Amino acid sequence: MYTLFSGLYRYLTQNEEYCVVILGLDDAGKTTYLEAVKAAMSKDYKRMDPSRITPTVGLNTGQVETTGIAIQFWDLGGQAELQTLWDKYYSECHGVIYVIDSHDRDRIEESKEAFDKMIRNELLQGVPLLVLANKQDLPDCMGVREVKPIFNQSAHLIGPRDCMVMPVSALTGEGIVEGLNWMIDCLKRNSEVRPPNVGDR
Ligand code: G3D
Ligand code: MG
Repeated sequence: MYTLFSGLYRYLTQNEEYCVVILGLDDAGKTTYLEAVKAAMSKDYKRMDPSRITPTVGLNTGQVETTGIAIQFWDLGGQAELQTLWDKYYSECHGVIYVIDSHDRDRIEESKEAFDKMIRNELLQGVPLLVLANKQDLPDCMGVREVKPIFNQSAHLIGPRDCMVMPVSALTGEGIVEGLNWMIDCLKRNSEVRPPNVGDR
């Protein structure tokens, strides 16, 4: 009986927390995406005016709670000199969201190179990877059908980890919840390999 109650008490008072790192080139829309996630997950959240979002230097964080788990997001700066800091977060993250500016054809190769360098890192092996083709609200942007083959060239580096390319607009919120749900399923499925952090509520 004691075991039953102590188990129930632990279930009610402890919180499983997963950490997800948001990567991508500067201007891809990472910080705007995190704002969209917070707005989608909590009704009371007052979204920051997009015009007030400035380039991220260092780390911008945010937490959402859903279906009994908490997700801590780390939104990192994407400028070339800040990309060298990305790998400091790899060993502790449970998932990666890689944001692409689908409207910027001039930088898609640069984005692919940063992506390849990231997925080559052994610390990310087996970690679920969500690739977001962002800015789908803009006319003439690359759709998933155009973006996917570019990133699929790295299939040998992606290997057997869960990986999905999805279309989103961080500005309008289109696709945000679908992507998040996909990531949550993967985090839970992968929890034996990368167990969540457990803390008190
Ligand atoms: P970053 O954090 O990856 O560096 P930001 O990118 O979130 O700071 O966004 C960079 C610019 O892209 C911002 O515009 C932002 O409003 C815009 N942006 C982000 N997501 C979208 C999107 O889905 N659609 C459109 N149309 N724009 C988006 P500014 O003009 O402030 O530089
Ligand atoms: Mg930013």
